[in-house]
Amino acid sequence: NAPFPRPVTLIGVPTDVGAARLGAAMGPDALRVAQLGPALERLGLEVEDLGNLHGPPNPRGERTAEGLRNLAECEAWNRSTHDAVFAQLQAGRLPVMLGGDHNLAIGSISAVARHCRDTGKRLRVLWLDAHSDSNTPEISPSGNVHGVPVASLCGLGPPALAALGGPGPALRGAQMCQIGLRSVDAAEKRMIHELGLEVYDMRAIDELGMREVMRRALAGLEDDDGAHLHLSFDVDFLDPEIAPGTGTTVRGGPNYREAQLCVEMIADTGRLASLDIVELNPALDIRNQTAELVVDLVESLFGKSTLVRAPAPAGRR
Ligand code: Z70
Ligand code: MN
Ligand code: MN
Ligand code: MN
Repeated sequence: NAPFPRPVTLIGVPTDVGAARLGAAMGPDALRVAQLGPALERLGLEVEDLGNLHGPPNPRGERTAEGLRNLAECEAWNRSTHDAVFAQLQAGRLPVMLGGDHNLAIGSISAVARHCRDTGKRLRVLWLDAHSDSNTPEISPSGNVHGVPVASLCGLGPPALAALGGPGPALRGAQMCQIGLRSVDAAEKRMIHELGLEVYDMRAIDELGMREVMRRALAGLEDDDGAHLHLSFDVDFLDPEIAPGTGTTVRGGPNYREAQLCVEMIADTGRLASLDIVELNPALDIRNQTAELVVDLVESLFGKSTLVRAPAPAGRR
């Protein structure tokens, strides 16, 4: 019952300036080697790969007075990301960020929020991650910007990052649903409640099952044709047994079948309109298996495993 999806634009964001370890900057090319574009074309989608955005290298800086590392570099990467994503949304296309560490979600989601404000769409963000990424600069134990994008998007970050998509917070916490959490810092737990995020941690998945978690997370979306669903997919969401190629693995994540069901249920809503794929680190991977797994899951996210589909409109395919 999903409508035929809009054309897709792949945008490489080769940055690791928000992460503790180097290597996520090679993520975009690993996804290309794993044939992400051709896989989507085989599903009947029109795909354009814009290549990689450009930005500053990683100076491996210390924490500054603002409490963060590499803030100026993160700002530059997020500004380019914001501009590229906003342009693709305005052109009626579905932008897919090939990350890159999770700091880039500040740029992509602030652009999505701005597009939704301009067009009167209701924005819902799904955040698949072992981590909540809800630290503020003040409470961050590490100073790494990939640990602060959620608070920043909700207005609690350095102005350089928080105001990228225009004045005022890009998001209200209640617009975001996080799934798969199993490593949350002490002060960050309080922040999750303060921000009002909807959260299904691994315990919720154990107790309710992935099906019920996703049913709740996606409630109402299918019937709402004014909804824009953004998925921010951190590769460390997945269990490290199946996805070793990422910088901050945490054991006890969703297995292959749970991950498939998760993305299939997202596909069924027909509302996916923008996507971040982040924290893939080819330097830690084994023969590109994590990139290949991600491509497999993204195929399901775009409806590959759905057995009954609406026919494509005349003139397509
Ligand atoms: C920790 C911090 C984080 C991703 C690690 C970890 C954050 N809470 N995010 N890996 N993707 O440093 O703030
Ligand atoms: Mn739109
Ligand atoms: Mn993350
Ligand atoms: Mn993570």
